[in-house]
Amino acid sequence: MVLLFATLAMAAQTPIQPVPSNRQLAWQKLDYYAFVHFGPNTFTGEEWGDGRENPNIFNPSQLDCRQWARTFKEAGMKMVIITAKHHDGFCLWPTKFSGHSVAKSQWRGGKGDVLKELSAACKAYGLKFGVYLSPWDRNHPDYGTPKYNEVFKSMLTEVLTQYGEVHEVWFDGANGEGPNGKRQVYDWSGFVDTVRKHAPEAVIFSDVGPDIRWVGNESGFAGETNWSMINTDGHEPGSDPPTIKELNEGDVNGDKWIPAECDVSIRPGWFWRESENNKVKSVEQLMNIYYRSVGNNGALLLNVPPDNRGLIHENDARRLMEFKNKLDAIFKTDLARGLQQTKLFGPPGSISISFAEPKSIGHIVLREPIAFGQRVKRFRVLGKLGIQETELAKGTTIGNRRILRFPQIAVQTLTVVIEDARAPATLLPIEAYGPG
Ligand code: FUL
Repeated sequence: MVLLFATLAMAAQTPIQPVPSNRQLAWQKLDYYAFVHFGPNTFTGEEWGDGRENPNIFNPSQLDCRQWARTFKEAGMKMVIITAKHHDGFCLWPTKFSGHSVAKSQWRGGKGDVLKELSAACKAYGLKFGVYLSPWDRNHPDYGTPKYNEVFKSMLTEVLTQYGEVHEVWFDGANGEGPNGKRQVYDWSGFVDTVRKHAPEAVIFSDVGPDIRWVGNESGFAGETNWSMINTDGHEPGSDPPTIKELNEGDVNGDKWIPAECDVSIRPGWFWRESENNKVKSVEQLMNIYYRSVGNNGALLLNVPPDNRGLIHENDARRLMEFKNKLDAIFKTDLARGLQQTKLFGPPGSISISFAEPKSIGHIVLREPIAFGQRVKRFRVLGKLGIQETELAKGTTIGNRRILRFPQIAVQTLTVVIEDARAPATLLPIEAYGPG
């Protein structure tokens, strides 16, 4: 028995492929961060500008990226990803490689640079900085020709070399027609090489990674079963992605570590518009999204679009704080902290923790040490008070983080059972929290 335990313990701490890279491990700690859709659409009310917008319409009257960064920091977010260029092709920095940018706008006499201001604000507030750069460009005259791939790589190089460290590069798979009616054949491997060369710390997002994957919907929901592995061979972002189910749930037999990022907007649209000022998602909706993204082994990329003044609107800022307060109220005090937790190795295997006196709980957080690979396939959580034992939760995958919520119950002992796993598995210390 002792020997068996030792063998299991050793196996549980021996990596099983695929495992995350160091840049992925750093990203796995971010959990919750901001998406910022900002550009001509903020002023026209469009979701997809057609690229013929007059650059002068981009004219935020009070742009204050420090207000964005302060708001996001206070909200508990750890990174900001901005649409440096959306499908309309308008660049929020004065690029040398397109005639459609802030340099052509009346805003600040053509001397403005949103990326410069935002990257400085992120630095000041201790937030990581990321960029969304749409390969689809409805303005650029070279779009649809091989030359455009060089243009895009040059734009990437500008963005990755002029604004300090970039921690995520977001590639949208959308690939429509350009101004000349042509579609682009994207040089994806060239784009990835450019990012690796200039921003080796950045994770790259797309339908197929290579570092993090789209979750298959824009509602912020990862699958209840959610493997951080997936097979991407033969697939391309946009034109030929894996199936929605694979994106949402990953693949237990996937040969690459490409965890899911859940993107969703705090408003109905991705861009700000006046008519949606009273349609900001409720705290209940945001909590549900949080449980189904961060709580289902994903990361939450929440879009909070600045308004046409260039500020995060009061309603969004207030809602972010209400959401943060709710999260803090639930997750601030880990009732299991400091309690003795013997190591659990399975399957099958179980671990129990006992409180000194009965505790009223409503949440359990389980985590695998993912540096060794994701393993657990099926588990149960039991609570005991006196002789009364109750099943509190059960599930399939755990991964980086699984948040389980259940009706409030008083328990003295908690037991987690690993029933099935890809390989001998273990967990990080179990966390227990009160009801929400
Ligand atoms: C999509 C885009 O087409 C939307 O406009 C938005 O940027 C969203 C995050 O990605 O593919």
